Amino acid sequence: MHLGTTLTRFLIDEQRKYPSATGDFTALISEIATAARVISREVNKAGLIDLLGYQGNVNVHGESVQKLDQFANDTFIRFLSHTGFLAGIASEEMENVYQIPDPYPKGKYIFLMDPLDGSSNIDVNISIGSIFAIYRRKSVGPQATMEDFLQKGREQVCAGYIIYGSSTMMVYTTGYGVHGFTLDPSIGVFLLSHENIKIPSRGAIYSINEGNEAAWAPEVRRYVELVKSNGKSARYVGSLVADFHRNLLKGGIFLYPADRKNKNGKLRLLYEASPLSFIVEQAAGKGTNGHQPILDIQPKALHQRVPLIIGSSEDVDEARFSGGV
Ligand code: AHM
Ligand code: MG
Repeated sequence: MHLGTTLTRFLIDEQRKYPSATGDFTALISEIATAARVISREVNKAGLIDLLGYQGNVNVHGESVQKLDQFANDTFIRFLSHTGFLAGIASEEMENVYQIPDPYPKGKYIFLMDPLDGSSNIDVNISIGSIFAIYRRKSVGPQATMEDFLQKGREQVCAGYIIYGSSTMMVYTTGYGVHGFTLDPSIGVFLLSHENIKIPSRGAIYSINEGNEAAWAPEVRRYVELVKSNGKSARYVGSLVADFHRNLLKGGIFLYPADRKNKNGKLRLLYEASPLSFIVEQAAGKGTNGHQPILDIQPKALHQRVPLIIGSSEDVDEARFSGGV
């Protein structure tokens, strides 16, 4: 049987193409993929939790069970902290940064993640995802510093996401195109399914939480009226990875603008907006806060929020907002 190109083979082939590549990414992305497989298995079991008789955070066998988002966070840390490639990790699930502990060697990269995004969809069997970004460390010294984490998105050396949907897929870029791999659960291997993804320059879909309309600025309301009158169709999962992934493949625009409830938008700059903007730009799309590319924003805080307008380039060009509400 022909199984197609595995993620590992693809990584090795890519490494050969770029003689300056050190191979660090080959190992790092392999470990990210392993963490993703473990999380995917737990996500798929989530619906059985009640049937299996879990109580509180202990199952019938007396084993402790974590909430899935905490589990995803700990799984990434477990698989990545020993590699020697990272100096520190930041996560939506952790208020402060995680320094790679002794005795593991400290590496030259920084890892940021939203380990399980779309938390409101976990309990109802709807697609959720993980998002990550990798930067080169800037500081020298025993520990990573804030300066290492607060880098402009433009400085990313790798970004990706995993979607736990009708299949599990991993999509990533190292700045040489965007590639997607689908998990074949029967052999536990990611296979190349979407090589060199490009987002159509126009899409037929707009994705925004229209429940927030009363809190929108007039400029946002006018934009949504415009796209409706142009015949766009609405799709909104409420999991950023799922909404983004659909639009990446089919074309479309996703918006979480500033509104009266969320004055800086809702989504996080460093581990949601920036990695997806790096991916979309690599796929010939755009990501902005309404008036500036996300990748040009200088972060000021680890968990900073930002308005996010992302997707097909011509659609994003049309959605220009001052950000005032
Ligand atoms: P979370 O990090 O708590 O999961 O929130 C992020 C999610 C995104 O996945 C999604 O795009 C957005 O929140 C949906 O927000 P809303 O329910 O306000 O439309
Ligand atoms: Mg999130």
